[in-house]
Amino acid sequence: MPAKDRVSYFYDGDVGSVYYGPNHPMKPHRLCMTHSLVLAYGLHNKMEIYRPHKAYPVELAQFHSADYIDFLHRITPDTQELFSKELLKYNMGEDCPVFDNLFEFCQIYAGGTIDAAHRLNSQLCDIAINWAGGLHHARKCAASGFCYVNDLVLGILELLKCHARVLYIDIDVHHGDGVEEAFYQTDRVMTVSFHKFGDLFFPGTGDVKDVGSNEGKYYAINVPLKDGIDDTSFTRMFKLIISKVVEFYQPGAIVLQCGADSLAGDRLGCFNLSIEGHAECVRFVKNLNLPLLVTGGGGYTKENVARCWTVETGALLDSELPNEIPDNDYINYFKPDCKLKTHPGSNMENLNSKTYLSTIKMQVFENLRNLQHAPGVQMHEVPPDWYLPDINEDELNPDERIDQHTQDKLIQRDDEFYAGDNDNDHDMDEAS
Ligand code: V1D
Ligand code: CA
Repeated sequence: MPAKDRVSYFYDGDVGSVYYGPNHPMKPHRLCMTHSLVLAYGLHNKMEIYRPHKAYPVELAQFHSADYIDFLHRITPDTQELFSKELLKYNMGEDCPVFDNLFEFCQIYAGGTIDAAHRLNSQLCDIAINWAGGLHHARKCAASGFCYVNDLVLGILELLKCHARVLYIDIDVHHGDGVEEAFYQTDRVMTVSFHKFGDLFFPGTGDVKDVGSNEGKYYAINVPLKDGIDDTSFTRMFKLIISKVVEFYQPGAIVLQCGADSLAGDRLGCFNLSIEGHAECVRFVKNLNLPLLVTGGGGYTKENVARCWTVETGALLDSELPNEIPDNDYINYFKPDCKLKTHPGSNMENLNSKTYLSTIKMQVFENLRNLQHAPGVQMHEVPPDWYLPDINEDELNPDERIDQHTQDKLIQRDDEFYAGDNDNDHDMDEAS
């Protein structure tokens, strides 16, 4: 029997009290509901729970422009009328409103994903979960689609300090445009997004023909889908595509964005997935046995989001959960049935015909064939800023101290790629 994965879980109760405003579909309260359900099922006994640090402005500026971060830091609901020019410039408004504690909210959800990446890099866990993260639309200099800072990009940048190649997978119903854009021109991150495409569905990008550019050509994969996709079609496409991607790309770590707006009955989504179908994708990625960072994302029918991310926390811990929801602070939301698993209605038509899905799959595979098989891929030199904790070791909790052996491992690459470090170079050394 294989050893269980070591799972680290990041949560700060303060994110759940943030309010985007009346009529706004994004309800961070769903994070409190998820956490309450995770505790009610006793999953906290099977993993390590951490309160994330609040990411410093300088950490957020690893991806975002300093002026944008400074703006997010300064703006408040009371002062926003003085900043109409900046609000326009940074795309703040109906989708991305200014609300109380906005900056602290960003610091917490980004801090969680950065901490998760650190813990994976330090090999202190195999899987790290931050359900508050996954805000995949945020851009370098602007907010977009309910997202202000892009924690996923920040987490991936951290993982790139220890891994030559990172795979990003996105099962939110919306296109993972912010993450794709950040890494569109590099071969060090492969992005794969499954999403609804067409009918002006937000954000409108993510055509199968968009494959990356320059060094990043063929390292962006888009799987555009139509309304009503069901478990059978989705999980089949997901498994076929992700297996081929992993075979070709051989990533050192995976980031999985688990937006729950791809579930049936979502207030904004239009897919027809059950929680079991969604979780099947998570299980499949877990079984690839690579360091795995899991985040949340969209999800607008709160009780289903909480159910879904609880089932997925269980799946990542190899725990089957009883279908009867135990008593918890939010039990009224799960009434009348109080069941964990949902069953999508059968009256939704699946507009993804077999022929359509097969055409998309063929186009994706054709793009993958354009990649050289990973050992042949010429990688650029990895920047020399290997992650070593920038802290005084004596101040650490003994459980968190990093021994020399671990430190030595940290500065080794996860694979064979050093620019100029191949057999040919070795031959040349001997010849000279
Ligand atoms: F219905 C609303 C009510 C109030 C405020 C906003 C909305 C709303 C619904 N859908 N906004 C949207 C999408 N925006 C537009 C705009 C029209 N404009 C020209 C653009 O269609 C944004 C949907 C964002 C989805 C976010 C996400 O689920 O992908 C997510 N992932 O991680 C976090 C969020
Ligand atoms: Ca997606």
